[in-house]
Amino acid sequence: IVGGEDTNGYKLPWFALLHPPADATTPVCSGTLIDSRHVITAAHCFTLVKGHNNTAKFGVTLGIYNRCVKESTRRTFAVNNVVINPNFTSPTGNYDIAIITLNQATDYTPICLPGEVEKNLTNRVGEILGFGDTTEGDTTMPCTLQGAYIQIFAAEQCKESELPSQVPNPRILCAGVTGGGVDSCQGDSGGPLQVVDNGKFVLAGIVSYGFGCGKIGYPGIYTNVYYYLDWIEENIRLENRNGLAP
Ligand code: 4AZ
Repeated sequence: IVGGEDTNGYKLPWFALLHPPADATTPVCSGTLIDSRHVITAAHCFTLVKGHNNTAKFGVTLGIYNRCVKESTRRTFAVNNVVINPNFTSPTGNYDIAIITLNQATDYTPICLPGEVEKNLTNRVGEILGFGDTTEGDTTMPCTLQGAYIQIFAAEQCKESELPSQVPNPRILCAGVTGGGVDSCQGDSGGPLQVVDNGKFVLAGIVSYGFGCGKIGYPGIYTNVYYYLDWIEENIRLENRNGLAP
């Protein structure tokens, strides 16, 4: 996160760090817990090869706020299953969504999925979270989980120059601040863009893509979770019906 601040002092139990299986503190991507066992992340965190779902690629840690100290709030899970959106082909916001099933249920509090209010997010302010780069090109990731508030722009304001796809596009949100300098960055991918409705945190977007970090006129691109509600719910339903490998 560029232009953010420490989130120390408040709890974000749904924030999930995706990391190498044997190394729980090196950030690769993030994700967000949506129920006791499922984490939503970006498809491009796994691979660009369509249909490839590598359950061995990541460990998933919840309750991590300062990755440089040993925290008792933390717990690391293995990945039992991964569903990558079948339409995903490139990391540009289109269909950049995947569902991770943890190897066991957790009692960390999940975030809420979007409701009807999230159908139109234009001009809403949301918060992005992550352990990604705090300056573009500087890969020294921060110890503390960073958070920053950004504004969700109208789809028409998303620059076509940073998107090979058509703009406006209902599958993406673009968000940033007018003067630049506040943005998600390398290493934040898959993490939440969260908004608050009636005191409840809601997963509005997934960090997906951008032209650099914090550049004026180039807002970050986020997967619009509202658009994928049916896909998420159907896949979780199917999994519950078919049962899980132990
Ligand atoms: C990345 O490389 C990345 N400013 C993620 C988000 C943004 C840029 C880069 C958005 O993972």
